[in-house]
Amino acid sequence: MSAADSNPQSAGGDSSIEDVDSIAMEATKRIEEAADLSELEALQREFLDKRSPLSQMKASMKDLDPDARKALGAAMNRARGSIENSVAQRRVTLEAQAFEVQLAAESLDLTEYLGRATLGHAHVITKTWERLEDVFCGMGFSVESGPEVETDWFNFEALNLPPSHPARSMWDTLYLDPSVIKGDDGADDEALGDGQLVLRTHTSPVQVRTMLRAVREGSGPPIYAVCPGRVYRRDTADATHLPVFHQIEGLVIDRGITMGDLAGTIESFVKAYFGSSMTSRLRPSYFPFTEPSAEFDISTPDGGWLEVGGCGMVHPNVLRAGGLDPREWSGFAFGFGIDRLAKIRYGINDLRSFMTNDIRFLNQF
Ligand code: FA5
Repeated sequence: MSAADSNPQSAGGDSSIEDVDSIAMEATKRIEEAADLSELEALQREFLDKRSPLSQMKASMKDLDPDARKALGAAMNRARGSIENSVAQRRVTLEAQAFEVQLAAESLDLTEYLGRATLGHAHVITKTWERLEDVFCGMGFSVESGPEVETDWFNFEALNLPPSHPARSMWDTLYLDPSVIKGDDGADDEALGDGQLVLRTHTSPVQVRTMLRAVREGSGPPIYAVCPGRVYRRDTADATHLPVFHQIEGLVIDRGITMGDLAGTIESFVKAYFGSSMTSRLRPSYFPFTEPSAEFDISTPDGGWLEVGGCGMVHPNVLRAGGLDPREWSGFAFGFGIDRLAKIRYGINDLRSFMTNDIRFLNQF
């Protein structure tokens, strides 16, 4: 029975007192079952405000004789007191429950945080890059670097590739608008020169930069240097190609350097990096900046060969561009893809896995 169903309007004598008691009992029961504070507020209004059954019964008391009015009044005060008491008790319980819920919602689970805070590590390409530097440093090479935004002169011309040389099409080049690159203050203009700017298509321009630097600073030749770095080509990404990838360039300039030194250096590197069971071979090829030129391959466990990079004896025109006299100095250069090397070393099927940053892939290295 709800409070509205009770009939306080019929108040009068004992039956009205019974009504009052039954309203109080109903109220107490529903208050004890109130699920939350807002339901409790609603019950408080239903049983205690001016439109409540008790208030309405009180309005009809004026017609009762004094004794009956007194008895009913006392019953109503008791009922009211007991309902107020029930509301107060239930409020204490519900407020405590609400506080617990709020605490749970606002608390920081530090154990969960600690569980996730595992240490990160270097990307597999960075690790490969660093390992390559280590191996070549162990062989007596220094590490050099050059800019990724490069002039046409360093990327092509100084490498025996004048404008309109057909071999330029070996590299699908990304050209830059110099007016966008050069600042208004002209501060960088000198370094960039007047020529066309490109995103370097290979690390070979660092050959000429290294020779010029060595001559300028009086530190060489002899030069035994490697240069790892990022390079860019208009290549569509697929399992064996990326538009942004990494190469490591090697440059040796000394007196009396031969193709035999080149083959021996590559073989030593392959054994140091992949293990003593691996070997290398050179195949005749063509690059405008080396003469003779070769591709170098490494052996695979199934008896096959994998192409790793290009190499050759530094062309006399390149030595001249680097400020060196080809009658006095000779040398060799090589350049290979770091991403493809990591692909071989770790047995990865698709070069694109290096770039998608899937944590399940990266965690393996
Ligand atoms: C060159 O870039 C020459 N500069 C290499 C060189 C240096 C020759 C010194 C002689 C002397 P090539 O375009 O073949 O050559 O690239 C060299 C290596 O880069 C390739 O063997 C391959 O391992 C890697 N490579 C080339 N294109 C991509 C690409 N799109 N994605 C990933 N790796 C690539």
